[in-house]
Amino acid sequence: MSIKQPHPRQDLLGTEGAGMTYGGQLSFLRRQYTQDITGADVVISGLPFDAATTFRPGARFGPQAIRAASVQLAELSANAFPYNLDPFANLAVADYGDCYFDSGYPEHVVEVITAHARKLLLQDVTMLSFGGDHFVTYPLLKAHAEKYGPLSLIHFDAHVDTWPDDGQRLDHGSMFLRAKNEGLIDSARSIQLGIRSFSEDDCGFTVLTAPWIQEHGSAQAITEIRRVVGDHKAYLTFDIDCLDPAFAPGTGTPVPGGLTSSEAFAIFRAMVDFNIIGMDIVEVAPAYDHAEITAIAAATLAHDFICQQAIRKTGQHH
Ligand SMILES: [Mn+2]
Repeated sequence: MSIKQPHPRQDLLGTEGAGMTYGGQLSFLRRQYTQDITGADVVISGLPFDAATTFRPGARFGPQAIRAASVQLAELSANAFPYNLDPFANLAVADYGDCYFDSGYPEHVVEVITAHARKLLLQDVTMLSFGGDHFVTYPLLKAHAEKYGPLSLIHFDAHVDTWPDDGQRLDHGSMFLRAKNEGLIDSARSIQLGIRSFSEDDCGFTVLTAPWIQEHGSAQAITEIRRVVGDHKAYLTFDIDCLDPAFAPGTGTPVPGGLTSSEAFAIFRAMVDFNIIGMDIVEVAPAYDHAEITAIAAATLAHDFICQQAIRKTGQHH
């Protein structure tokens, strides 16, 4: 009888040693927890900040919940669906842990997260980040735009998040107007998907509402994303409340009438040949979740992103 001794993981490559799905170390997909990211292609980190929430707080527990939900996906990675590959055969992935900030100084959060992201990006890794409320995407965009220049934003959400902003607010509903005003994103090459809210001004974004996607289908949505974003460098931000509350109840500001997980995956999985330079998944709030529905959806999206990065690395998409 051979006994699998999974821990601790010693290598950034490989799928061996996933361990029990119901116990053990809860790093994302059982990747090595390490802050030594030499040689890593993708670095996961959590941003457990939710003080910019307007309704129900709790997304600070999102990174933990996504990691815990990912564990049962870890052993499926050796033959990942629907890509039919082992992403860890050639993609080195580390879990850096969470960005630390002092909860007593919420006003420092932009500075702290930007510095965290800068430090990782300096090592030429791709960041896969877990919020936290959606405000964390603003400092992430700051650091990414410093490195890559103005980015296309591919934004999955129920909310436009371009409501009036004075440049100072800690508000998870206005930071994309700020990002646009500061030149971090090029709204003419950016697209919002699954939206169920209005703003006075679309700020130059192409907006595909959830009803539009439900009427026209995922294939036409992809055609639109391709038309707007093209091969421009793009940052992908996925607010889990883009999904209907039936598919993602565990979130702070749920809005009925959203995408099914099937619709969202059909769109997301068609973007393998896009030039995506970073991704975050935000607004998972496990206190409102049931049966980990929301956390599993988020973990699956993140797992998909890793598979896509493995394909991009092999296919030299850049
Ligand atoms: Mn939202």
